[in-house]
Amino acid sequence: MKLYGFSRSSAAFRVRIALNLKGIAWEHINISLPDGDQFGEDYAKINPQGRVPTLIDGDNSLFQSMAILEYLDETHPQPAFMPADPVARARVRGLADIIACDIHPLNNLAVLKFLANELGCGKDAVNVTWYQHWIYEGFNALEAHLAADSETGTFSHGDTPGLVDICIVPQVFNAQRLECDLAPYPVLMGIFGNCMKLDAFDSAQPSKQPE
Ligand SMILES: N[C@@H](CCC(=O)N[C@@H](CS)C(=O)NCC(=O)O)C(=O)O
Repeated sequence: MKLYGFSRSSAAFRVRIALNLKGIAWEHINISLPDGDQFGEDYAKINPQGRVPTLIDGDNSLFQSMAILEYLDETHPQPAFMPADPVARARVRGLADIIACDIHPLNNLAVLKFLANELGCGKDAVNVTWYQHWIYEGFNALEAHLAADSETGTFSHGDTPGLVDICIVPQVFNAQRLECDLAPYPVLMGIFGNCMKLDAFDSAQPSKQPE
């Protein structure tokens, strides 16, 4: 498979982890977000939204990281990213959506640029006040769920890594890069540490990508 992505893109990072967990060989195609490659004519034909990741599997071009994760889980069922039980599946989707719907979109590059350029917000207002606020809001909720639920194990749901962990790790990398205080999240950070012991997560991290 071919993955159009960028090292620091957390949505592409999710897909790198997923491909590694499934044991699928993949080739990295760099779309440099700081250089604006996502807006180039060639990439617009591949992903008209101008976002990464895009995954190419044969003749199929797949977009949106959460849809790609589901596709990989459906086409390569082992190891499973989701539990079988409907209530458990809803829990896993709910936890993943705290990150994928309620943190990540608010801190995407396009939003940060809009705040700075169109709304005239200063660097600290964008990178500290805004960015950290949405991470703390989401992480507060995640920590409360993970600490309270008996389903939480070595990983977010039981003792095998899955959908929630695939979302947590890139989001923690972003939080660390933007110097968030992660001390109030011991359960979340414990799970992060357990994930990072696995090569599938470790080798997907930004500093280990070719560019
Ligand atoms: N919901 C999308 C988000 C994709 C997304 O926003 N990707 C970011 C990088 S993490 C991006 O390409 N940003 C480019 C830009 O904002 O110009 C997904 O999960 O795939």
